[in-house]
Amino acid sequence: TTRTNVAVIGTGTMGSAIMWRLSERGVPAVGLEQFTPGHDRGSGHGESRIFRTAYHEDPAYVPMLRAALRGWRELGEQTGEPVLTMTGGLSIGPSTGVIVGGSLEAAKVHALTQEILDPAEFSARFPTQRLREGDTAIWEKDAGVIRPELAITGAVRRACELGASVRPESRVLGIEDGPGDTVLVRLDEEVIRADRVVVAAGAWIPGLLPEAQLPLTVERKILAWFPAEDPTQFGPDRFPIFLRDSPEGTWYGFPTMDGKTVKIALHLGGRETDPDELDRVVHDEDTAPLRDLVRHYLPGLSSRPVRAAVCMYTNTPDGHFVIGNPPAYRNVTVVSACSGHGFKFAPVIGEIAADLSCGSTPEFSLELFDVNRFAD
Ligand code: PYC
Repeated sequence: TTRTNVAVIGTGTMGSAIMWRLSERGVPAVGLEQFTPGHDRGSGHGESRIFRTAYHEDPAYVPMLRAALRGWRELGEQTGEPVLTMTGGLSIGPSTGVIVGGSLEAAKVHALTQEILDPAEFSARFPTQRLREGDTAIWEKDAGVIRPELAITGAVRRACELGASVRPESRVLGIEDGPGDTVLVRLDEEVIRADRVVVAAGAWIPGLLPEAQLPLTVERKILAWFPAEDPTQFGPDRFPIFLRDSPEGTWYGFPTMDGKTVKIALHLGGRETDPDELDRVVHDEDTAPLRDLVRHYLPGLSSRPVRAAVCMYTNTPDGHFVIGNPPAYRNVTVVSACSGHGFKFAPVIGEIAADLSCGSTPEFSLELFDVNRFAD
């Protein structure tokens, strides 16, 4: 048996940030990773993630986003890696739709600066986005691109410099109460005895915490990269991150990160999957809806993708995260079932999970993320 203060299960998006934030406080956690940090089998890969602030999902996220923005900058400074590139962001769709309506509401509640662009101004500024008749387009400054692989490996490396350790290829087989107030984490050939366990295992959370009875569903998602005819038109200085509501669905995209291609993806929809049975091959029918979106809305991109990848969302019924201690488990915190929009919060969720592990009260209300909200 190995003894530790905090064991973090999963060193992906949230686990890596939790290890980093704990180690900054002098609590060097042990990270248990079934693959290797920075792997491409879960929800933390694919070159780019969105950062944005006028949060259409709920204005309550905005103070956390301000803290997350500071956190990404700190991680960039501490690792020397370009984890965040600010590009500004566009929210596009019907003014009464979730994305535009919600973003306007968040900006109003928190006095965020936004520009509502009329169609002529929009087309002049963003000629490589085609609006639909009746669409409203909003611009916000505090948005950009996070590089997920750099963020995850950078946070783990920084945590290890500060005393943490990682066990790669260490799949957790079970979590149970141990002697005293401890928790036992069973691996194939070893048991870790911890004062506190944080489960940040994304799509593997339901399998690790069956008694928490969280109603999570895991969805298979497709990312695809389309070549730009003139890549300079799609650089981070010209082509900001965007989210769009269109009749085909809610979708999003990024400026070119490789100087050649642009990644887009659909936010909603996808086959439910078991994370251990995930079909990681991208089929023609998987990219068909994305090819249509490029044809209709993104002039200047070829509609033949040159690269594609599969990842997973771990969804709650209401789309908000889960952060807290499930009553069925002693000294275990679960984080965070991101429902496809959590990556940008990693530094602040790292702080919150570190607070919960160290017995401090987090600075943010966790009401929206209550583990017990599905109990009835
Ligand atoms: O957080 O902006 C986001 C997002 C939308 C879809 C995936 N991530």
